[in-house]
Amino acid sequence: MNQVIAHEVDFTDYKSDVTPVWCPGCGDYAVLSAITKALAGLGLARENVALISGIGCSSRIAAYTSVYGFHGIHGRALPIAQGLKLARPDLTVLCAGGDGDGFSIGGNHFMHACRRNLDLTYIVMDNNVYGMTKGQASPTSAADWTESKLTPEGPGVPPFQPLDIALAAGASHVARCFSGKVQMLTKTIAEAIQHPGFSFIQVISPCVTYRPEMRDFKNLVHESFTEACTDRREARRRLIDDDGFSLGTLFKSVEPSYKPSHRNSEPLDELERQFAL
Ligand SMILES: Cc1ncc(C[n+]2csc(CCOP(=O)(O)OP(=O)(O)O)c2C)c(N)n1
Ligand code: SF4
Repeated sequence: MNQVIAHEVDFTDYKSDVTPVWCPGCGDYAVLSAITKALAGLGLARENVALISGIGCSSRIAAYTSVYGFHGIHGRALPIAQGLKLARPDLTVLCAGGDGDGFSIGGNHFMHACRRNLDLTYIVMDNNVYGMTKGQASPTSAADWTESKLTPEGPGVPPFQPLDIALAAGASHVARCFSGKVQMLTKTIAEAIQHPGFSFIQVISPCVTYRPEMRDFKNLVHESFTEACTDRREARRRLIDDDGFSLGTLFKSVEPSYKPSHRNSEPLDELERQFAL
């Protein structure tokens, strides 16, 4: 964790002066609000925090905060975030994006980031759709979701299970939140930042334009993971009865995160000499 600011800070200090272009009612507004509130609550100095994102409506979030940011490449937010954390372990590194970005094109990086277990926080705004490219099915769309013109009979394959995959792959802190419950989301993000390891938060964040029915998800979510388990097998057992709407922190590992040694780092000219053809 980086140095904290001694005086009280307002969460709006963590917002940039760029006005979001999200559709009115998009769940991502609440995620932005929760991230800035969590950073303010922890009193983290803005210059010691970086938010890395991929590409998609949700990935625009990096531009809307006043911490350091990098609006990266589709599906490649995690490699960039991990590279940054390795080079600058003193920084608090957050990574954010959508379900398409993180589970489709970036799915491979997701699994290996869980396994690598660097100390960073990954927030996926899951709206079960590719919002930015106008409503195609994503890995978390239901098999029988027929509203996309590209898959008029539905994707036909069962949805990706982010929490199961995160647990199986080795993530060290695993939670699910809903954008409509900002207080809970803020608390979860703050805890994830403080957790020393790879923290994954799936945030159900409605796309009101291409998935208008998601507005009703507020009636479906329920706070079921009331206490995080520290036993990975037990956490996986709890997912057997999960309906996809259980909220809370499911798992918190007590194992240490991976801290690579920098003893092999060489000056650049020495590296160039070694790799010269
Ligand atoms: C390499 C590459 N492939 C495809 C695209 C097109 N593309 C941009 S955003 C996106 C999907 C966005 O969906 P998601 O990550 O779920 O974010 P959302 O817009 O729903 O927040 C795609 C396929 C791209 N920009 N780059
Ligand atoms: S298209 Fe969907 S995800 Fe994108 S800004 Fe609009 S509501 Fe949000």
